[in-house]
Amino acid sequence: MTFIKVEQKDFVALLTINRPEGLNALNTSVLQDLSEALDTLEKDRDVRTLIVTGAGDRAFVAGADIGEMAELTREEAVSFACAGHEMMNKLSSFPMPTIAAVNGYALGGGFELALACDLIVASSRARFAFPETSLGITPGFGGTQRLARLVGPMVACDLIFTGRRLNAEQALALGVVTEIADPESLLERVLEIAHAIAEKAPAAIRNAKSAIYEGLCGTLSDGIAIETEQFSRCFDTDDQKSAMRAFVNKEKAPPFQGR
Ligand code: CO8
Repeated sequence: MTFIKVEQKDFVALLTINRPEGLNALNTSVLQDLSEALDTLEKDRDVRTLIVTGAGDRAFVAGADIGEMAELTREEAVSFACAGHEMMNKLSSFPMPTIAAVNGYALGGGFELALACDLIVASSRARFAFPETSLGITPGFGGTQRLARLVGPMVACDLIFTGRRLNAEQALALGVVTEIADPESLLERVLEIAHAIAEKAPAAIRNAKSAIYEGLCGTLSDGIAIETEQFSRCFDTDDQKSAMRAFVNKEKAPPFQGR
């Protein structure tokens, strides 16, 4: 994998998009590398939290590669969009929590990549925008859908129609990011969050993630049924038994084993 770096330690995987000279823009090779990396990480039971970030100190991802898109035909645009969707869908359905550490520009496809993660933590230097309409296109890697679901259609219309840039504070105010960190300590802070999540019972985290997203697709009563299913599944795990028995016996609970 030329454009992706993966590091793993203590149940946390850090995936870095590594094309800093092009501000980590997503071309076909980057999309392919990302897709392969996600396939591998998804099967790895030692990954309890996944962080996604961009190399360098200027950009998370400055969008899909404009040079590669400039002369696409409509049919080729469908293939390019499908490759983008396939990768974004793998990320958004990653079984364990994902955190985007946005260290700079998150524009167009870069904003869409962050929106495919469960949490977004931004450096105070981060900038978010959908510049697509200035390039004669709509967002094409899930942005119209994921942004509207996150912030509602009116804010999504504002950001997509105008292409206006949000700084980290504005993104926080709109609920697009969960937290802002100093640029120098962004990764440290995101690792801290990732490790805090990785210490929890993996099945509880996985089942909660499933319940949240699957539940959003249907009615409230569908969602409650999904929650009941995911909640009850936790009782098949040793981790639930040992944590609750430890509490009842006033003992320190052992670390979760992921079983
Ligand atoms: N695509 C290709 N190359 C890029 C991109 C990009 N999105 N962004 C930056 N680069 C390259 C530049 O061309 C430049 O390369 P080189 O050094 O070879 O000239 C290098 O990165 C550094 O960039 P700049 O010199 O421009 O750096 P500045 O600090 O002057 O500006 C900006 C930084 C503001 C981020 C500027 O680079 C910029 O505006 N980039 C484009 C941002 C953009 O419009 N992104 C959205 C693209 S469209 C999109 O993402 C659609 C997604 C859905 C696609 C669906 C397909 C069907």
